Amino acid sequence: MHPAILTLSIINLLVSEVACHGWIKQLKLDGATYVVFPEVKVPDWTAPAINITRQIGYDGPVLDVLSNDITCNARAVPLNDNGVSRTGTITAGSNLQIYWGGWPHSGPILTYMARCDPDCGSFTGSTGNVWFKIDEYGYKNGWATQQLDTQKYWWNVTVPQCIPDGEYLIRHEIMAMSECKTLGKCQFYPSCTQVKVVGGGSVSPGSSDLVAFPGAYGKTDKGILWDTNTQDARDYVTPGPRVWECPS
Ligand SMILES: *[C@@H]1O[C@H](CO)[C@@H](O)[C@H](O)[C@H]1NC(C)=O
Ligand SMILES: *[C@@H]1O[C@H](CO)[C@@H](O)[C@H](O)[C@H]1NC(C)=O
Ligand SMILES: [Cu+2]
Repeated sequence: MHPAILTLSIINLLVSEVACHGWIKQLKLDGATYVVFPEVKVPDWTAPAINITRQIGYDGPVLDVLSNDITCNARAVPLNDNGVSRTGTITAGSNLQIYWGGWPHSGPILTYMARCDPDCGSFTGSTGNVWFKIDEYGYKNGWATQQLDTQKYWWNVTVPQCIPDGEYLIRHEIMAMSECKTLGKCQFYPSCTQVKVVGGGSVSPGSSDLVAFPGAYGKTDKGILWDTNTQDARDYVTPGPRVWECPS
């Protein structure tokens, strides 16, 4: 092969590798549709967030579970307009509908919430035990991402009915398992959306159900250091705390 052609095909390979990941395109809550990143081939990752989901660094994964990027992804900043927190209203007990628009990898899907203090426009979520898990799907006859594919890349998460009204950050994440066998190479694709819960109750998770990001995940956790070639997916346990549920 001519060296120039060889170089070109290597560049093509690298580009397609970079473009192989994914990001949330749209959200629906309480009947409103919010844009996350435009459905173009390569969005401008440095452009400010459009609606209520914070920026992400690029479409690739976060690898370091101990870095602040694990909270809401690289480049995520609290969203406010002239000092007023920007949120989308969602009724407690209803579904947050998340549209990924496509997804190339296999792994679990997890969702957490944190009460924003004092409001989401000035809350990073990276300090203290503030997060509780509201939803998880690991492996059930297939990875969560296969279910995502079946659902045409839409994923529903129910906001707990009983939590107090107010502003919360919702951290939604897909993990890609293919490289998790190598320490520090497991892939995380988190992003955070600022919401205002209405119609809720008066029950908050107790301190034993609250975790920190970074902090909730460790490099050698069972669900993170995982070899898809040698381990049985049916034994897979998602990382982080148990899912918190409203008392029945
Ligand atoms: C999303 O942002 C655009 C641009 O600022 C705005 O026009 C639109 O109303 C926002 N969408 C919602 C549902 O608030
Ligand atoms: C998600 O929830 C909405 C409204 O609650 C419902 O119409 C839709 O069918 C659900 N989608 C999936 C994939 O479960
Ligand atoms: Cu990828």
